Amino acid sequence: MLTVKEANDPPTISGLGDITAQEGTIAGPLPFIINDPDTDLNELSFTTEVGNPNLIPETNIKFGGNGANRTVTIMPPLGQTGTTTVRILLTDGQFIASTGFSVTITAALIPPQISQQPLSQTISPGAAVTFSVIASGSAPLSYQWQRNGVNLVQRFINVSTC
Ligand SMILES: [Ca+2]
Repeated sequence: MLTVKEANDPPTISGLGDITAQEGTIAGPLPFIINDPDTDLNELSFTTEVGNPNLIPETNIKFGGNGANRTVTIMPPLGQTGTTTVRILLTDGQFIASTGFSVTITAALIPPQISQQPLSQTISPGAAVTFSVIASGSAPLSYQWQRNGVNLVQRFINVSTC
């Protein structure tokens, strides 16, 4: 008796574009497509390889979806910024398909805060006066000066973060 074992064909995985995410903020779910001509798609398994696991621990990468339509969600921890590669590997137990993309983690935005209010000044009518303010927060910051609750036009000044 002759037993013929069916040939196994490798799975495939679609590409994902490079992404930018903020530290401490979930990125995704990012959709992608998988296929395999002869293996049940729900039997395929994923693993990941991260170029810099300090930036994105592999345990912070979660998969979702089912069948051909899958998603990946990335949770960058606070306190790390930079760029790393993330590679998703898909296997049917014999063959491996993979796709890679880069993830750039940027600093979380800090709300603007005025640390030193402008001081009241007494001047003669018609004289020039300069007010200053010290603020912190994520750049770029801009100011809108007001007089008696009314915006003064052409008084925006872009400043760097203090
Ligand atoms: Ca297969």
